[in-house]
Amino acid sequence: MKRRDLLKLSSAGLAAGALYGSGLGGAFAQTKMVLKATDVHPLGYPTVEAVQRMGKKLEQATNGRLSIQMYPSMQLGGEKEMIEQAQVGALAIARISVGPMGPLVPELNVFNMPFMFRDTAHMEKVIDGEIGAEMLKKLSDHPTAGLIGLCWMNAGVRNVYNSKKPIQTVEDLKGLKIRMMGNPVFVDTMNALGGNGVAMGFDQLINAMQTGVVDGAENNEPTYMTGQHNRYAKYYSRTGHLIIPEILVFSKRVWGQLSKEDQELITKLSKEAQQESRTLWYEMEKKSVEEMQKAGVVITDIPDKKAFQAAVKPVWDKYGAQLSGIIQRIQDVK
Ligand code: GTR
Repeated sequence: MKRRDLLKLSSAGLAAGALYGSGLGGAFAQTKMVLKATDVHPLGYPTVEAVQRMGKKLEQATNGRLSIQMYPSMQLGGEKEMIEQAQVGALAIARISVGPMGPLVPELNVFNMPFMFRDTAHMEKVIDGEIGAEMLKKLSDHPTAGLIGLCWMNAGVRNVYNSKKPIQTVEDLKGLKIRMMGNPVFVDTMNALGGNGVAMGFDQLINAMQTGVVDGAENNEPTYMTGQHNRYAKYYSRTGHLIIPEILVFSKRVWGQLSKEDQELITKLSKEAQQESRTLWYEMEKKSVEEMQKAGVVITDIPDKKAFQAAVKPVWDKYGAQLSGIIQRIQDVK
């Protein structure tokens, strides 16, 4: 079945598609429910695996009353569609990047600022700590977002890749059309770096690279390799301009149909998934770099990123002011 048809099917199914069962409200607490989950990545990808493991634990803890059915590989559309489906209750769980969440909950955009984190260890400390908990709550309490923020997951470091040449300096980005996630912060970031940022969904990227609509994109090594982006853009340069965590969100509509105990159980298991996905992440990252080397990808290191950091100052001027309090707190996390 084509993705579009699946999408139609799932939208038509609404809540019935998000959880199979019978009865309403509190009655659900006693009824068998299959929570529909989705991810843009394929089976075996750390985030997919972590959510599936969470599903198995949920099934065990509830004697099969609650379980998770995973739809990987963009079967239900790109992240924009995933967010929309979770909002209307057509699916229960969506694993997405914080990238496309910025336009929905502006506070989350702090994680989308270029060179926000010193390194991945800094990012992990922030999401594991007080700020991470606060940001999840900000999403859950948001009056119109319609989503519960369950937990964070690792997504490495985003680097630019393209079909034309290795990037060593900011000047090398000039004239390159680079796909960015759908959020003005990212298009502004690429433009500030001298490239041409083109916003589009992850689900459109392969086609755009094949047809030359873009010269490349930017992402972590596991996404680059599982998505086979190396076939279209063999120059992978470690610009390291973004370190964005993933977020696991739950449909508020579906959440409201769960008992308090079930909500607590899912919350607890999601915290375990946050840590489990981290171990899976580092294994996958290592494996992906090995695969890149074998596949003949031209990997370019950029040890000194000062010029890149200086170039994105306009982005900080534009978005930083309204986020200044939280930026300071993140920088203070040592
Ligand atoms: C990946 C991330 C996805 C998606 C994708 C993108 O790193 O795991 O959720 O956001 O990037 O670039 O759209």
